[in-house]
Amino acid sequence: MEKLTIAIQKSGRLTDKTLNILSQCGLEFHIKKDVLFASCASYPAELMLVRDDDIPAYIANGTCDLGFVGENVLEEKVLKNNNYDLDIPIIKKMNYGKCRLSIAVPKEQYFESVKDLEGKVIATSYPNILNDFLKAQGVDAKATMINGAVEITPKLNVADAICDIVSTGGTLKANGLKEVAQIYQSECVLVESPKSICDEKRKMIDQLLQRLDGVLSAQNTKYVMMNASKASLDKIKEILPGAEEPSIMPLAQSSDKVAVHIVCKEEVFWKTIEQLKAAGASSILVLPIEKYIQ
Ligand code: PRT
Ligand code: ZN
Repeated sequence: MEKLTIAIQKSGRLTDKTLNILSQCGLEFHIKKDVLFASCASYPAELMLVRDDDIPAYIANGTCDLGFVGENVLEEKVLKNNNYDLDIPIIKKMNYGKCRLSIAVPKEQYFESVKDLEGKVIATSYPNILNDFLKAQGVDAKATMINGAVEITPKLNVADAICDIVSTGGTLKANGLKEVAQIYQSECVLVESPKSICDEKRKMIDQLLQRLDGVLSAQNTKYVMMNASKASLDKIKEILPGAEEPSIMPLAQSSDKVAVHIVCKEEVFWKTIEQLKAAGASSILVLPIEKYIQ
């Protein structure tokens, strides 16, 4: 029987979230310390645990069928290998691992536009994405490759500016830098090998994609239950974000009040619940949805 080989980051920011989402899809892996492969008892799949930077190459040459990787890493490798036509299709955006690739300069440095980077040295682990951006902007600056701790290079006089991943902005601030241009938005993506995949594996990938859809679309979806007067139903639908047509059920002891059950496709905040109460709803319950298949 065929097995899907799925590459994930061995140890890093994407590891736990990816394992968690695979588990929600019914794929539980037994991961032993310091081993490259992990088997799955509940699905014909095996995990390959590698550095994120190696995932695009393994996907490109068909060592793995699927891979979870940051778009920033994928884009950098695709641009680097442009001559070799590295074409790796993204089959799902995963909605986690969100970050941006930004240019930052020392906070006291004058900066009005990217033209001010002309002739400057910019330290980065993403020289291809950076050069692509500089070229599009018509700016002649030198991207210098640094593998780690890019943010300290201006202090060390190794570079005038940096181009690095930013999430909260805390690291830039702690190093006396200001973000001056966002050049690339990224999140974790699921990629598929461009090498031909047999029918059996194709079916498994389609099934996994359907399960991922079910898990991802449930993420912000809430099941809201309340009691309300029939007269307030329109108002309630207005208040609830992204609500579907509600199910209305009579209450045993009341002719005016009904039980309302609604699936909401957006986060339900305290403010929303307070508005529902003000509209006459009572006994309001907000429940998470584990899987949502339309
Ligand atoms: O060992 P391996 O090569 O597999 O791991 P790695 O060290 O290259 O990657 P890792 O685990 O740090 O990140 C994996 C992926 O997570 C990245 O390729 C991004 O797609 C994504 N990601 C999301 C981030 C961040 N957020 C992030 N904040 N990757 C790195 N950072 C770092 C950034 O480099 C900087 O040092 O966090 C710092 C900035 O964070 P803030 O919150 O202070 O702005
Ligand atoms: Zn890496």
